[in-house]
Amino acid sequence: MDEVYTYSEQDIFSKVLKQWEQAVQDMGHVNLLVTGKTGAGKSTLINAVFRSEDAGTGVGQPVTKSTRCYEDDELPLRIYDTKGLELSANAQSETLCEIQDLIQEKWKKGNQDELIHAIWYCVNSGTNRVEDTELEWIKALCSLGEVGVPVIVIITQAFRKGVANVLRDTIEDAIGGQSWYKGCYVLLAKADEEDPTGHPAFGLEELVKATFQIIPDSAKKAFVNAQGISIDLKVKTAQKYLMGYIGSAAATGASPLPFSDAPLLIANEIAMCTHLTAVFGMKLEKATIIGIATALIGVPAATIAGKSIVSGAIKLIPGVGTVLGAVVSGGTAALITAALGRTYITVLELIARGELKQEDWNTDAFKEKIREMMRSELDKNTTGIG
Ligand SMILES: Nc1nc2c(ncn2[C@@H]2O[C@H](COP(=O)(O)OP(=O)(O)O)[C@@H](O)[C@H]2O)c(=O)[nH]1
Ligand SMILES: [Mg+2]
Repeated sequence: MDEVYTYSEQDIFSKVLKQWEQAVQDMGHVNLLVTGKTGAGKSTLINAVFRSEDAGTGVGQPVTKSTRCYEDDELPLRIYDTKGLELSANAQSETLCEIQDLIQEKWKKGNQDELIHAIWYCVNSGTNRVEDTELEWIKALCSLGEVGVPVIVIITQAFRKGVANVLRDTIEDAIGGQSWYKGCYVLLAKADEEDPTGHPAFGLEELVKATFQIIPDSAKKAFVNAQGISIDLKVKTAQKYLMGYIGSAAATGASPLPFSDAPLLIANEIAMCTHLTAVFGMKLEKATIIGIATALIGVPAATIAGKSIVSGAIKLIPGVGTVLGAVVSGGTAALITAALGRTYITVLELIARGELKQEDWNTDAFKEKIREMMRSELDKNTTGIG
């Protein structure tokens, strides 16, 4: 008889938690410098884009005379906020020098996690025009040479789109050719409180997707995690990481995996699920972990037998159900991993969209729905790679 590997609820929980901490640590930070005159709408924008209401607020750490850095315990994000652009020309150029020095100093350190990854320069469209001095300023930021940072110009508070579009054209004309200039986006971060239907928020998703494109790869996962605007971006990024896990499941099982080695496969899948959760930026509560795990595996919450995960899944694969007790081939391991990963991403997506609540985890209807999803993924009988 095969040996039975048994994970208790507590085992699973502490394993997941440890891997979760590791995944969060590996993720590092995304660091954005958000600049523009006071009142431009920087704070409003930051609050609208990121998952925490406190992102970019609070006291912050002074970094230079005009710059503060805001970190949030909940997010893999650092916001650098500048002051003084609305002041005299002298104060402005001083601030510009400070920003340049800051970028350079981070660059010299050579630590990817500490670099400024992008600049958002905010211009309030309510001002109707950009002054020449401000244009010069933006131009200077966009032409920093080798040690520069990609810059996105944002026309904020676009209650009147026509005016905002004219501003964007002005900026395009003046700055379009600069090497670090990565485009100009018009948006309204928050609906007009007095006329929310007449002036709904718009443009945030475009900004988030554009920012994702211009930041270095090392900061992308943290950015996807920290932002709360584009669920689509979370799903796509998670799908990309899933491919790596499918590949390694195939490799683990390639020298055909004796059935009793199922825990190896399970370790890979637990790592995968925590990694995917980290991409989404979801908080992992014990109830959530146990709820999802038991729903996916379809066994009582009290004990989760390592074998039952694999045997449960194998039985669902058409034509493979009969090889039970033999080996799990690389192909089968990859199929299971792919189906599990895709199902899990769908669950995360439902949670992120608010269509699934924590109260639902333990209902039979939910578990049946998850199993149905898993079955239909397995029916596709494809890993989606190679
Ligand atoms: N309705 C609405 N108000 C905004 C928006 N952006 C800024 N504001 C308002 O403009 C003022 C200044 O915004 P704030 O974010 O504090 O600007 P900051 O100085 O650049 O951080 C505040 O009263 C905001 O409520 C927006 O997108 N929608
Ligand atoms: Mg502010």
